[in-house]
Amino acid sequence: MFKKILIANRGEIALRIIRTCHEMGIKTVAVYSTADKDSLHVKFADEAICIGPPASKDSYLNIANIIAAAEITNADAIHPGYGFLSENARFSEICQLNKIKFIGPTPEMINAMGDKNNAKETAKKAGAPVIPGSDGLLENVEHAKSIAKEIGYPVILKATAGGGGKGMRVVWEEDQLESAFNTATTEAQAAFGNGAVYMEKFIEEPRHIEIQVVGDQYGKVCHLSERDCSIQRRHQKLVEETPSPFMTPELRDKMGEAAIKIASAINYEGVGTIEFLVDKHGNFYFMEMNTRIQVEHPITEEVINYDLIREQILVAAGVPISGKNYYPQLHAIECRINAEDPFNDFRPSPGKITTLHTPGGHGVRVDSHIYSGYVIPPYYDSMVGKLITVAQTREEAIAKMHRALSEYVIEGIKTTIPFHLKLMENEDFKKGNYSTKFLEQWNFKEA
Ligand code: MV4
Repeated sequence: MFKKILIANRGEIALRIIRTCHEMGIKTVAVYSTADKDSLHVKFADEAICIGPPASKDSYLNIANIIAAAEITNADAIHPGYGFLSENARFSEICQLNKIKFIGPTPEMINAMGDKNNAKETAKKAGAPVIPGSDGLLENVEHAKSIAKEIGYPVILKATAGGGGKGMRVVWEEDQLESAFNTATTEAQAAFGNGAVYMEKFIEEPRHIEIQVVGDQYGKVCHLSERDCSIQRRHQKLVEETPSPFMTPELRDKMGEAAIKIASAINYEGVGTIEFLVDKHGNFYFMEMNTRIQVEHPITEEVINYDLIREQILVAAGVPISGKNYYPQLHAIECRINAEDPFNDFRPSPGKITTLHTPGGHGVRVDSHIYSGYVIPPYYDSMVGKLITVAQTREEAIAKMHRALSEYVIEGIKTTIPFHLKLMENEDFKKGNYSTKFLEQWNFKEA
């Protein structure tokens, strides 16, 4: 087992990883930018090393400085958390070259899923359902037009180097295709240095349901059931829950099996997430694979009683997984608490937290790095915490969430708490009647 793990991240996830390490008797090294010197992850780790100035590219993305910090402190593994270097194949490779275990997949596995068209071909070959489309990259506008005619409008253009909504264009009729093709290609080239795009049939009002998987170093892959992440705003998730209100045991088995096939096809090692789009008839299609721990992992942990960070560390150390799938025994919901003003287009609201009261009680979990007097720096993600509730039923989990949100006091900055309170009162949400279009259509300020 590892003796010392360096955490190449900040905020709540750095704290989350430090907690599990300490439970496992593993020493921890925090790295931090000068903007984060008063952060909790710095205070709670056994050692802390400053890796640069505030800008992410000079600190949390600075591979040379992070490797140097690991060398100086004698860390034998690095946990990348989410974001930053977590899906950077070069970083995984450089860790390998320096004999430091990267707690995550190999560079080959990251690359296999980083290119979206490639990932789709891998999924298709593995026998998982994919969305009908161009079966490869688009050569030119004529090619795009002929495919669109075949599969029928509406269609969607996606950048192969993209993901998370960047370089995407929905096209409703042939007249719009040429300009959409050109803007998607240009946008993708500018954003990713790779202008290649592919085409799919556009699925209207889908749900975003993802399957958590875990694979060990011996080729075994299991699934840990689903998370419904359909409550998103501009490709930013705000609320996640498990089980999905839309799920049935039959659909879960089918999606779980498809996810296992995809991860097995690349001999996946570590925890990962297979994202699917699910239409209103229950047809599901592979969308992307995330090769990292995700923000919303705690809801899975709560309903199957399983520490995913511990599992990541065990798998990285070469311990085999149990070999069985896990099914939700309870219902869990997560609300992302962001330092944003929901009444003002979710504008970031960094600054000093003057008063803090955190909710508690049965079935309430708070994963957060904030404290009274903490100053939220403006340089990073605006998420300041995650509020998770767990109960026997969905109805109780929602009631508990409403109660916990009502107790949460964060003064000095604006947060998304008032938004979540209204969502927990929304009749469609309470009925489980929502898709990825829900937030576009819901005027919460009038609610
Ligand atoms: C789609 C789609 C409909 N049809 N693909 C958005 C992010 C990127 N990962 C893929 N996305 C979508 N792909 C087809 N063929 C709709 C979306 C989409 C979406 C997906 C998941 C969650 C929220 C979304 C919001 C808008 C569009």
